[in-house]
Amino acid sequence: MASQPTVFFLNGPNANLYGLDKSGLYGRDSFESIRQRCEKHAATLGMRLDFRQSNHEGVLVDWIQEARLEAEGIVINAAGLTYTSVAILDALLAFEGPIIEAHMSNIWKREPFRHHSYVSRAATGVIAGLGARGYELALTAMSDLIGATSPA
Ligand code: DHK
Repeated sequence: MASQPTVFFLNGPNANLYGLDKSGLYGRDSFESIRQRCEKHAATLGMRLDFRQSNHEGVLVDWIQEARLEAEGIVINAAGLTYTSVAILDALLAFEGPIIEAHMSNIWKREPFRHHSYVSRAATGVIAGLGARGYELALTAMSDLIGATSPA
């Protein structure tokens, strides 16, 4: 059997606080439960998911560079760095596979400073506003983009 394609799912600053955030903008599920949900869904799609989170821009850049060698696709929620990081954009532009930008909340319904995303310039597609369900939809789209085969 051919080995399963690997997808990196990279999460930026404060994503580890999902479920604890008092605003309720990011739902009630903990980051850990979202990770488990995504890993389970990826497995049904025939993909190996590497789900990571960092509060540090340089670490995210290192992981995107690592993905050039290790992953067929990237799903990324760069969180607050979405709107500021040219370094993350440049790293994503050097990645040859599909990239899906994901946000839990609908960033266009929020403050104007969240309306411009550097990540979008490198993204194949964007999904926002559907919470963790959107993460699963992003993974389903990714499996089509990289031609993953569901296990029988
Ligand atoms: C998550 C964050 O942490 C915010 O900084 C972004 C994004 C939105 C989200 O909706 O997932 O502005």
